[in-house]
Amino acid sequence: MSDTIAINDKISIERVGDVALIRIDNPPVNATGQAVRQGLQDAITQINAEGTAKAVAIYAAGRTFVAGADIREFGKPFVPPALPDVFNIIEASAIPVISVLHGTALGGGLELGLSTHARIGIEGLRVGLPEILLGLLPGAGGTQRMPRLTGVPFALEMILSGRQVPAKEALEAGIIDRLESGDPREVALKAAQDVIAGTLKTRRTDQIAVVPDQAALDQTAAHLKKTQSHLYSPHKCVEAVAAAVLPMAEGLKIERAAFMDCMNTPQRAGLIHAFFGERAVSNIPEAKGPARDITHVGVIGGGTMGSGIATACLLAGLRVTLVEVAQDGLDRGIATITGNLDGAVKRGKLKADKRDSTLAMLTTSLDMGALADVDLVIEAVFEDMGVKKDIFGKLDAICKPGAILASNTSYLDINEIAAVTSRPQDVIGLHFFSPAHVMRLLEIVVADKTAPDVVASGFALAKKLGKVGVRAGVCDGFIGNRILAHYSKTASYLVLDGATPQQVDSALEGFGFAMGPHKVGDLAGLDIGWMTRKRKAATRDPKERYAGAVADRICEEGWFGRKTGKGYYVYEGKDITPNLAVDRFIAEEREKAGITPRPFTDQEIVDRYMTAMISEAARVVEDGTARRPLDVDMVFLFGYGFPRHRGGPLHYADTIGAAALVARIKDYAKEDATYWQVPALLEKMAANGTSFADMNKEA
Ligand code: TC6
Repeated sequence: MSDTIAINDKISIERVGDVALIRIDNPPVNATGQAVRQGLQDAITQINAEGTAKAVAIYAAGRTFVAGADIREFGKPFVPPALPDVFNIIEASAIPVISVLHGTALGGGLELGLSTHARIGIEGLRVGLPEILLGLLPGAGGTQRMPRLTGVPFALEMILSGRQVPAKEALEAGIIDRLESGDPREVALKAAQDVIAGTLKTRRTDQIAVVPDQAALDQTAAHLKKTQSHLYSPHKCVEAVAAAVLPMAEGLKIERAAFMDCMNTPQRAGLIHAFFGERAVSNIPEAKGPARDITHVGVIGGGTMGSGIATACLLAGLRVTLVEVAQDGLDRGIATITGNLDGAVKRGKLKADKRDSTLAMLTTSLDMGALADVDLVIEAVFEDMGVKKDIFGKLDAICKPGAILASNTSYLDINEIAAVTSRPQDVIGLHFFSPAHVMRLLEIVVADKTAPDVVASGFALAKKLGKVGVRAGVCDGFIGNRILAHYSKTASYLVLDGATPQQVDSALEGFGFAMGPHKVGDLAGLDIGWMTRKRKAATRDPKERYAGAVADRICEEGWFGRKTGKGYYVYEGKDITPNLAVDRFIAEEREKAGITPRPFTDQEIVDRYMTAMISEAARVVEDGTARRPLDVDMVFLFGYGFPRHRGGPLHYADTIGAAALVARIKDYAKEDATYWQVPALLEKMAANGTSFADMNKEA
């Protein structure tokens, strides 16, 4: 006999004999929003007050157990009960409580499990404490209960990496007590009956003593100080885990205080913006329409980019035909793809036993006729409009009707390319970022005549490849490279006016970029920018201050960065030192331009660089090249190494405010009124007191 009562619309209790089953049903991921917290507390309290049940089992409906606290509630006024309090009540229950975890038990979801008296995992389960990825720490007992179950080193690693631990490892580590298969309700009922029968042991986690490990704590703290000094929550995680040796109530107090400290940081807000932005960016009507079937992709060009694109498609299970003009190019392409797949095996992205069958999905040809049957062609040859037009003219004649014709160009006009075909509706820009099988950004560039189902296919492809697809309009450089072209000049101006390349780099690394702009230039190859400057020389605004003087001098020496061993820096083995010759070029260029160098603080360097980035980003939103501010943010997070904890350039802009930015630009414009111009959108926002976040909400 069973009967079910609803505690509220998320939580119900089903009685089966001596067992009480608590069911959580809060789609899509059973997050512990207010109603779930309240419902769980009421259910446990009620079951204990009645005192008839001999065992309680908590399980969840749908595709996953609880994926954590409801992130949408963070930063809003808090409504009790608090998660740690609910879990303390569960742990203190006189009637044994167990939990059955399936899908992903993450964050507050796993912490719910830890507060129960035994945990059963269902095959396929992954558990994790990913709060660190949101700028937080496991604040519902995770930093106290996990070390009690697994020991301090394992708990530290799990909490600081945020990684998802597979079921078998979770069992071995002592996080779960059993691993079973089956439906969560059935497993929950059987396990609760086992508790009553005495065949499943239960125990309170708070009564397990932690094995002290001060050495692990000290080593971790020292390592974090060196590698993550710009982040806040990792250090707080260690502080909280260190408190696990104290009695539970004291440790929980320290954890709570550390959690609230993290909650109040802009880093938390930036990381949560990144989490929701990644999901919202493809949540647009154009991405949701019917898409064309893509199972076979043609890639033209076997260089680094073409090979990376081919690798990404192969890793996603697509058939690929790679076309090159000459055998040596094809051989290089095959070697690169093979190397990429071997790398994917090493990084755990491809199972070793799938490597050969994945490579077998690749065919190659020197004849574009081999592309007659593909569903999508991605052209990835060098950036020359004449060459691209020639290729698209040929594709128009060769490809089957309905095939999508895409260019990977990073700045050229897709409308002009589409115009040479008789089917501009099938033409689109798919701008990958190098290395294309690793970098997650895909700019989906929609031309004037691109058909809606071709746009939807671009988004479907991004999803299939595990990439973040961002819609971009046609312009020179689309979203990312257009903004980059603008703000990268600031780095050059700063150097001409008095900073050193090393100071600019270290100031921006302090802000959170993995590498400063001069190191990035050296890595990407200084010849790329040199070619672009030459290409644009004839159309350059004569009033604009020239930013390329120093870089030109370096390139004239044949120094293109890392690949030639010299650029802004000298590369000898693992040693990187400033290139002293560059100091001479800088001094000479300053003298030529009549500049008296002045000192810059690191803060001023960051302010100028970021203000330039935000200015062009605002223009890109204003003219519709990017649909929303968050689209720009995702381009920079996933394609340009922008520090994730800052949320993206326009999320960061909101932390400064439109009025302050306008004031800054006006101030800078006193030196250079051509480069520093207030974008109309920013001016309007300053006048209305609105933010980029407001625009995201409205869109
Ligand atoms: C925490 O627990 C702190 C505890 C201490 C407190 C004191 N909240 O990713 P998907 C939404 S911190 C609210 O596309 P998947 C998501 O936005 C939290 N919403 O699906 C999306 O909504 P949309 C620690 C959430 O199958 C929908 O659910 N936990 C939450 O690819 C589907 O998500 C985490 O950090 C949430 N917690 O992946 C886990 N989670 O449809 C975060 C998801 O409106 N979540 N949504 O766009 C994940 O990692 C993944 O969502 C997943 C499922 C692995 C659970």
